[in-house]
Amino acid sequence: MRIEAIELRRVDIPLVTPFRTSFGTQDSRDCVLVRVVTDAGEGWGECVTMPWPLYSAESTDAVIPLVRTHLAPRLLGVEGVGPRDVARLLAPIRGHRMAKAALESAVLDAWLRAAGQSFATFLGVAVDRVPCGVSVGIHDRTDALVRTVGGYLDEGYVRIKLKIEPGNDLAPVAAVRESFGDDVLLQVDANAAYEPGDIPLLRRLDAHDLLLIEQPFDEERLLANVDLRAAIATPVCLDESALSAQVVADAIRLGAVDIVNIKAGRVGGYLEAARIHDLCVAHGVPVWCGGMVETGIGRAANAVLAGMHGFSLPGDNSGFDRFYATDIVADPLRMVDGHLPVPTTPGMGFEVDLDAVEAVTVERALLEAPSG
Ligand code: OSB
Ligand code: MG
Repeated sequence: MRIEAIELRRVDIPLVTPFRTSFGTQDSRDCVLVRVVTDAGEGWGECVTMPWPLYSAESTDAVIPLVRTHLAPRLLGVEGVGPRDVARLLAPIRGHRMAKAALESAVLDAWLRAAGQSFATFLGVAVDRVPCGVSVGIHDRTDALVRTVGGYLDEGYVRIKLKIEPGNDLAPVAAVRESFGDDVLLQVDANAAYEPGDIPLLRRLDAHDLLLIEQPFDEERLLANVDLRAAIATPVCLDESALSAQVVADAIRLGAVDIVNIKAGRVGGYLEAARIHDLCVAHGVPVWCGGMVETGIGRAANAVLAGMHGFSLPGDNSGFDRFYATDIVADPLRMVDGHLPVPTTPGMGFEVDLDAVEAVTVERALLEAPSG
């Protein structure tokens, strides 16, 4: 394919309730959507940055200038570009994996649509639905948290993930465990809020029979996880630190990880995400599909990724209504019996609702291939 144009749209979509993590509170989804126009048709992707560089170094403000100046010129007008070429063409640019992932995803969408193939077929997904976990933000009051969790369990979510931070950890986890019993699949996510000196505290989480603790330490602190694993029984899962197949391979060799949260945006795209899946399967390391409060674009593709055979734990694959009142795709994914259907339409699994996108667009940029 030849990429003729890349349209970037910054959108701002209100959330049904504010979402608080150890690094900040989100009231709306402020991110950039990508539309690629090729000689074989169009495709859409979503860039999963947060408005501030608090989860990782990337942020929404930086996406449009970065794509305009450094990424798009390496793709526009190049002949014979397929999905597997995008990462190679963008590789000289360091980091910025979320921006790269959005571009690759849009190209993959266009390419699959042109081929009449679903992403599920492309990835070899054999299941028609995936289990739904839900990520629950930090609450000011434990009784309110217990009510929120009870609501999600009533809706049918099969696994609960509680966001934690120092001072909001042992007590809320204990309260949820006591309220809903030992059968509830329960895990916690620290979003890098702890220090190695907190290992004795984290060890007390063992009392609550958690599936895992996600990303206790800073992104760059791999060895602290080796020490934590030696101290606790709860499996240690990496999110922010798991930046690429190479980092995951190194973490496995170091003994720094029990379980990996795979997010296509964080690792530079769905193709790298699939490589991490394959690597972890080869090493017997369980994986699950993470989320970044995606719109219907990323949510559909994540439901496909989570259907790969190695995803043995429920992911943060929630129904669109977990975060949104309405979606920017037609027919957004809804949870049925605690599961999301794996989309099987050509492309990445969604149809963008252009009017809905228009209504939430706050900024636009159109980048075009040099003519001739
Ligand atoms: O750490 O998994 C995380 C949302 C934004 C940024 C980071 C994370 C999250 C979540 C939400 O936990 C996952 C979801 O989309 O359901
Ligand atoms: Mg996380």
